[in-house]
Amino acid sequence: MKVYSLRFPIVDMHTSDSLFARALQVIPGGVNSPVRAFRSVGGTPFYVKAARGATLVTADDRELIDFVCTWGPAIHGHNHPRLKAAIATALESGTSFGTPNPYEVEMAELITRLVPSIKKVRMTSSGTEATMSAIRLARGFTKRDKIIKFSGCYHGHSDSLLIKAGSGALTHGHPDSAGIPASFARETVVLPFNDPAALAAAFAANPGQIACVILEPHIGNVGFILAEPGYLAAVRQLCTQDGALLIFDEVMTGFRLSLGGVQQLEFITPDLTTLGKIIGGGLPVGAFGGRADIMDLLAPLGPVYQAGTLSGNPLALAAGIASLRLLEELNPYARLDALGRQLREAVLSTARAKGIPVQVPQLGSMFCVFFTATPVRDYDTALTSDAKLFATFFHGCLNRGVYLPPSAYEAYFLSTAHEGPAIDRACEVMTEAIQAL
Ligand code: KE4
Repeated sequence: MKVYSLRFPIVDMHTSDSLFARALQVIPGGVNSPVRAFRSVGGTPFYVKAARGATLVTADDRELIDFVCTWGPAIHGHNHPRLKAAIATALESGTSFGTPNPYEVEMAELITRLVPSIKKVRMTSSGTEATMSAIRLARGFTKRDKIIKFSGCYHGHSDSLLIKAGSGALTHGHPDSAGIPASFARETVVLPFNDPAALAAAFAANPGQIACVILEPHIGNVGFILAEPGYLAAVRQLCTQDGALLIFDEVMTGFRLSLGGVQQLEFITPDLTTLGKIIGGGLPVGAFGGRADIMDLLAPLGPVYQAGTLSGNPLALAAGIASLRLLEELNPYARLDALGRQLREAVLSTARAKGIPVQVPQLGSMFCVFFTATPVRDYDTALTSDAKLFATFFHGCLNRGVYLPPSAYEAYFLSTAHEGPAIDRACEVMTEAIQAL
């Protein structure tokens, strides 16, 4: 069954190659976000004209099983009827008002109920804005300038955080982007993940100077790397001892690994949390929130300024509210974990039989394949993964109808729409692609 019916296409439908050739003339690298460019895996990106469930339909009329899920938001699969209906209803009333709207109240009450550490929350239009704002708020609250982040963690592309970053920055070999003043970079201390001693030493070397520690509690931007047992608790304790704020960047993991995020699974209470992706149901969104005594420093109440034309946009929040309500109704996390385990076992058993060393970290609906014999626990061990072998694996899967993230340094995502034929076919394809290496 065709998954789309483009009755009134708003753009001419051409082939991916012709669209990309045109794009290269007017968009840097032909893409609006670097990781989409296929630069690290080779080849040219395909264009998608429609998506439904676990399936993407390309401009060349190929149907692909999608493990990018628009980089996380599509936890219910693409174009879920409940989200579509919510957007359509909101659209009847307009697209943006520039005033408070009822969806903002509903979303804030949902988030503060589902994530107990968040007593107050502010919406933004991207994860980058959320983390950038949370850093500024932490600096305003503590009156300290330095921050600590971890190699490989990606928190969006704001200057203070685009240092030793993962995701597209690492994919394209610019973990430290050009254009960031040395004076900014000096305020960002970068440490290895899963290393409590390194964090303790950094606090000892900068006593009372660290405004905050920001981390992805499980990293989804240098492949998928889990925090080791006890690590997050150690980070929490060290922050508390020094008076630095702890920021959990759950833009990716929030509502994906559990309804309350990693902080619910690990019983950790951060001071601030950043969110995005799933809470927008595929529309532009971000959010940051946490302790009320910290959040109340934000304008218009306090001296820390933060703003946004489309913050709290009714369409984005209608989609996000529908997505969160559906997660509450379905509570699909055990089902998603079963899908992840099924894929993990298929890859591990095939690679083992073929004598190819792989690591396949997986938790719930997030996983990845590292081509290395080294257990991956941080940025340096992730880099032992054979990126060239990944590129061959990537194209082996793509040629067989499965789309993985086009980078050795990204997490793969599952949705409830992958249940049934899609997951079985994906296991076959990944098995065949590994056997062909
Ligand atoms: P955005 O500004 O892209 O909405 O969010 C930035 C961000 C912040 N924090 C975490 C943990 C994130 O994963 C992200 C963005 N994730 C990447 C995927 N690895 C976005 C994909 C892209 O850059 O095109």
